[in-house]
Amino acid sequence: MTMKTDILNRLKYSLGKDAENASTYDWRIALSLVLRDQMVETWFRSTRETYAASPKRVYYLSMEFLIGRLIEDMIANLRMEDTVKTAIAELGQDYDTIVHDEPDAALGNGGLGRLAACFMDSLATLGIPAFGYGIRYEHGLFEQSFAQGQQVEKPETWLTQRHAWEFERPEARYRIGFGGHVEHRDGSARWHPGEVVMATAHDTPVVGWNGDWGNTLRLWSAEPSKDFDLESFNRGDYLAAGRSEALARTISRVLYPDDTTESGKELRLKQEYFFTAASIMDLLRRYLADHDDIRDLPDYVAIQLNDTHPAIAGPELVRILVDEHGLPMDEAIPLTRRCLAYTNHTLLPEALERWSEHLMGRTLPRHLEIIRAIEHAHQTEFPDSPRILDHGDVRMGELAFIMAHKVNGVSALHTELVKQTVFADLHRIHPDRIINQTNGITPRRWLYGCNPSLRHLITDAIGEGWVTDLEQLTALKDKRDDAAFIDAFMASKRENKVNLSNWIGQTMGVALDPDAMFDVQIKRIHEYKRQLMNLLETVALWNEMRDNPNADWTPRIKIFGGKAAPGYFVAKDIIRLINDVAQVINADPVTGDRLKIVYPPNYNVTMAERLIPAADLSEQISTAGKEASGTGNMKFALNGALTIGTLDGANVEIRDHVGTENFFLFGLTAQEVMERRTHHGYSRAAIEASPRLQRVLGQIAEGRFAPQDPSRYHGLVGMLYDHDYFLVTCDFDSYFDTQRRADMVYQTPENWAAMALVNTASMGWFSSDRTIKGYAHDIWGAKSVLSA
Ligand code: 26Y
Repeated sequence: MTMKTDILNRLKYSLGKDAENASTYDWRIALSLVLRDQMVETWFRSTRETYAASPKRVYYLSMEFLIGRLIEDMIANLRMEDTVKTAIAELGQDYDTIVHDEPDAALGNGGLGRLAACFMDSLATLGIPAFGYGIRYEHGLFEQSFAQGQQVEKPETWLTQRHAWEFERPEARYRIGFGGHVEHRDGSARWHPGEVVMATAHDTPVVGWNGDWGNTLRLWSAEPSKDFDLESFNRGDYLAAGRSEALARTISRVLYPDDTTESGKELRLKQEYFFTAASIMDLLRRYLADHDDIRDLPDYVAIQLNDTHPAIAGPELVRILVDEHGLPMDEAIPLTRRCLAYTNHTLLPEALERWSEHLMGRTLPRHLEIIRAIEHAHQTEFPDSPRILDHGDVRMGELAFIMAHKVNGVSALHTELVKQTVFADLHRIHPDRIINQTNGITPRRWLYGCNPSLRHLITDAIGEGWVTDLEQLTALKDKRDDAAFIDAFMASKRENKVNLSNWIGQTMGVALDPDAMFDVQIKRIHEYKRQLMNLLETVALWNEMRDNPNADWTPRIKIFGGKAAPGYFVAKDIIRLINDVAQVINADPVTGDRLKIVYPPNYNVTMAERLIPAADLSEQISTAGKEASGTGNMKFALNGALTIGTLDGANVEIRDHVGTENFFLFGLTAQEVMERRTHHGYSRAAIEASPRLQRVLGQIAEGRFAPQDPSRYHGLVGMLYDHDYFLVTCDFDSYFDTQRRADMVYQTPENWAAMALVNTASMGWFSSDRTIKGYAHDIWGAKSVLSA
């Protein structure tokens, strides 16, 4: 009753609409504002309790927060699903239409950004006082469409609609300087920036399970500094005033769509400093409001750097301590280090950030001096140390490592490789600094929210405790021999597959057989993730189905989803090839319903929420040693998909938890990969040993899938012969054979179901609640403030 009135009141007083004239958008915003009101109570209470307890606070600094839609998350965490559904129905509206009207907040590229969003959910659920700090991009990750099979990028425009969840904080504004010069006098330094941009805070409350605790996601947007602008304006130079205004705003205009090739662009460095500096000023202001001695900062502040993107936090905090608080450098550096920790997410050399000293000196002259001082101090203590400043570049990985008291990898294997490769020398000097924190996913979004049919089944069987204590899923293992439960488990999967088939039918016009195996690979398109190997296997399977059309083939739907960085041409070729092959295979009457390829455009968080609950098979097939962790792998297994995968990233730990017999393993190990690369001509040899692969490559090279332009894929095929760096050719046969093993198991539905159930039942450890407890204990020294 009150929910209904609340919505109508919001419609009237916040949107100026009556029920007769309200659009879906109006209803959605009205409902969102009502939900936000509900959260504010929790949020205030949490803030009061935090001030009273004066605990250590966690600050999670991330360039990316890939949060997706919030409305269903809010409804679920506030436990208001029934109330909202009833009220919406009474208002004569359709619940699904309203919640699906919300655009995704796509403020991230992929895994790293989504991890930050899962962490925010877990921090709030666990009642650990925390802020997420990032950038309020006006344009999130580009929208993808296909034109004749090729990726086309369009700007994303989520903020053209009202973002109902946020509160603008005009009082939390900071001046962020760039450029200019440094004045040295009497042994102290003063930075005079040449340009100033304002950072304004926008707060989104993040409420945990049951509405018990609320933290804040604080995103900064860039605005011109008034006085700076006024100068030109008063001089009568209106154009210049406008120019500097536009320039300031470009800083938070758009998310860089590249997650692998670091390009060293000035605007990116400015973005990094902009949000890092604003965040540091903000947390220092909060600290100094009720503490007198800056030397106690590490007892109250834990700053986590999500990759090197905010690594300028080290020099920035040192700068403030030295230049503004008068601490000596040799005290400021270790004090800063006790506040900072750094998470590494990649071993790929091309993704490691480096900035030319020239650019750094021009953009942040005082910081470059401080980086030199940090380098000097570390070099004095450890003369054999690798350098931060190298060949005219500032290496951000080394800087982050040296300025952090803990450095963590994101899966057991990745952490070992971090120790052995990128940071081997620093690890020798600081053997206790690198630790592991295997990634996790929030069960609220990735089971409770996205898979209602499975959620109900589980809750009916074991109660609802699993939502905040995912290890309770192990109780489902007892149901392995319970035929009725297994049937219900598979009925839930089938229901999700039917829903997905309907959606694919409507949006893409392809009819899918819901009894076929749904085989899904969704992630950014990258050579190391080997979508190409999946596609080659699909063509090989197609060949064999056509050779032997009367055999008892397991029907398959190959589903792909993912975006390529706009400048990554090989990845774009792979996209085009998937679409070209899909056209040919989907039209083939011989294979018919037994083999289809679908590639819905514009993969995002919302699409993941549709695809993952409907998947039978999860493709986690990266070249061993390349995928730091993966988190999609965890989402699939939790939702009862079996994994076909390599021993890479968190796959290793997933396999340990679900049992080797419930995981389709194939391929070279990380050690074997490194070894194989030393063999001359390894890929040509692998192709020559595999008639099946030769045939597929021959078809692609001949133009079988691009008859109008037969040479289209010569480059791609040539690359596989001559520089197959990611060993697609070497793992192909083992992958193909393992896929046929999966086919066999799928033919016996009871066996498949039992394996799938064990997967769901074994995923408790992969909750991001476990991950966050690990960070809190091993890195931050932070505790829950949630009153029992
Ligand atoms: C410097 C710039 C080019 C850049 C921007 C974004 C570099 C990297 C990224 C994003 C990296 C990323 O998403 N990494 C993924 O992080 C996940 C969370 O830890 C891992 O699960 C996944 O294996 C890793 O690729």
